[in-house]
Amino acid sequence: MINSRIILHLDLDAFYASVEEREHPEFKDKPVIVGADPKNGQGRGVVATCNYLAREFGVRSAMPISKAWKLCPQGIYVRPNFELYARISHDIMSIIRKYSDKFEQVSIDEAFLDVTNKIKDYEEAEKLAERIKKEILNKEKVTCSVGIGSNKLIAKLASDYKKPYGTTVVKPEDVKRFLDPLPARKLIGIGPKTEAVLKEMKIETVSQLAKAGVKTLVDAFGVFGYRMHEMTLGIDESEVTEEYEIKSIGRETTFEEDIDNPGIVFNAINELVDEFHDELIASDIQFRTVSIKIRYENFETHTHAKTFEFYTNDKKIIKDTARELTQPFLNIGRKIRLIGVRMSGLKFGEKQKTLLDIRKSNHTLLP
Ligand code: DCP
Ligand code: MG
Repeated sequence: MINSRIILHLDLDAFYASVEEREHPEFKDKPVIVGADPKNGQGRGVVATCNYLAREFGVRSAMPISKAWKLCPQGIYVRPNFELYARISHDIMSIIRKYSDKFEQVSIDEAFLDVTNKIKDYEEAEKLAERIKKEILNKEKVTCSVGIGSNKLIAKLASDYKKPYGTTVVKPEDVKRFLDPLPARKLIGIGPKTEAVLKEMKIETVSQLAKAGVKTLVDAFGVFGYRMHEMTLGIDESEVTEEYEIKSIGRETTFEEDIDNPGIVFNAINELVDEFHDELIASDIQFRTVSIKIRYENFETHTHAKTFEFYTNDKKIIKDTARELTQPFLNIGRKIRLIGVRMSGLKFGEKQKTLLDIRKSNHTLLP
């Protein structure tokens, strides 16, 4: 029966920052912020993540680095070392994979484990979680939090409940009590835009969302309204699936100062493509879609994509297409802050299988 499963969700705590702390014992007990160069408050990129001490100052992922600097000038600011994070992620995933029947890595620092056939009840699941947490801490010197529930939705919400180094068990009979007080935005797929609409409907918690009823939600959000209603009941039948595939590969860069010279934008595109093209070739990946992202000085952001009828890995095609897609956004009297290029519609060759493990991040890579 599908609802008698036991699923663990594991998420590493402040992952990039934890790795930096482990590599630099002198960072101990200091706020650590991983991201763009803050340049004494003039830096223009964003925070990738920060440790829990830095979070006490209000610093958060995706915040402009200049804002982080204002909140926490005494912090230690570190540029990201993606190769290192990918390697450690790979080592940790190899440790935890063996504890499950079915294993699904979801991003560089989180994974689901279906342990239904490995253990007999929630007490044993909790012991297993403690054992996994200790093994990761001993071997890799970073901490993680674990959520345990009867499906992926509950397990994921539970792992987020007591961070860092927490374990949260939500048995089927406790699901309603667990979900009701949570902010609605914690539910999967509810981002800032949906959150704002819900707020206007006077809905902030899962329990208020549940009370709104399926009809109101479907009227407001279409099919997703139906899914929201299911989530308020803790329903999620999705399986833990072995295969994890990266959906896209790309890079973006924030300019040192806002740019209105198309030549500089095109040069940046060329550089970004040069940076990740080797990766496509080495990993034997082809693509069908090229997209660009462009952000104006006022943070207004556009994306634009082109899909081919064929797969390719040709560098010139990427560059030419990115240029063509960017053209309409230039020379319109507005300055540009950020440019990004991304490939999607990917097809993986044979060689790629062996490399997949080390490149499992869905996150945007900082320049
Ligand atoms: N990341 C990023 N940009 C973001 C969010 C995350 O580059 N906007 C990177 C840095 C994080 C890693 O992905 O370390 C994992 O993301 P999480 O959302 O799990 O955040 P953390 O692991 O840093 O913190 P937490 O303890 O809340 O899980
Ligand atoms: Mg994490």
